[in-house]
Amino acid sequence: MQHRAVIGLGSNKGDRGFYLQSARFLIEQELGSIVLRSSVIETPSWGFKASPFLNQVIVMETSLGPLELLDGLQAIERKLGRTQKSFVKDGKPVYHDRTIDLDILDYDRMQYHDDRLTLPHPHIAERDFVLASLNELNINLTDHEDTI
Ligand code: PH2
Ligand code: MG
Ligand code: MG
Repeated sequence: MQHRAVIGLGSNKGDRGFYLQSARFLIEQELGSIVLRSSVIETPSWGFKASPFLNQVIVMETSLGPLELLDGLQAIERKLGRTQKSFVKDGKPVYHDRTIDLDILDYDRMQYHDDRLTLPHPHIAERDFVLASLNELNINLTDHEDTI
């Protein structure tokens, strides 16, 4: 069965355009087909002091389950040189520069939560760099109360 996932791509380190392009290529090679893609936009870093990002949102179809998709996206992040993971310190997230970040924003409108994955992505409503691309694709993911 095919599932529909919305993925956020971000890069603020190295050849950012190359990393986004390579991530899209590897996603199609390994995880499913891309059916929609927003423009690539340059956005100021949100939540930490860092160089600007290139961001993009894509919609993909995949036969993988959400955790398998997460594994696949994280394998691509590692392949493209992602070394550090975000973590929480004193209740606040700590972010690092990254060659590529691939976040599952939505998977079949599923609501899900465990240590590794929360669906829909919990920070969509507060991040302009995601909302702008979702708007461009006419996708609204902030109509669940618990995403706000
Ligand atoms: N990702 C973050 C934190 N801050 N800021 C921008 N502009 N773009 C991002 O993709 C981004 C961010 C955590 O993953
Ligand atoms: Mg992220
Ligand atoms: Mg991430």
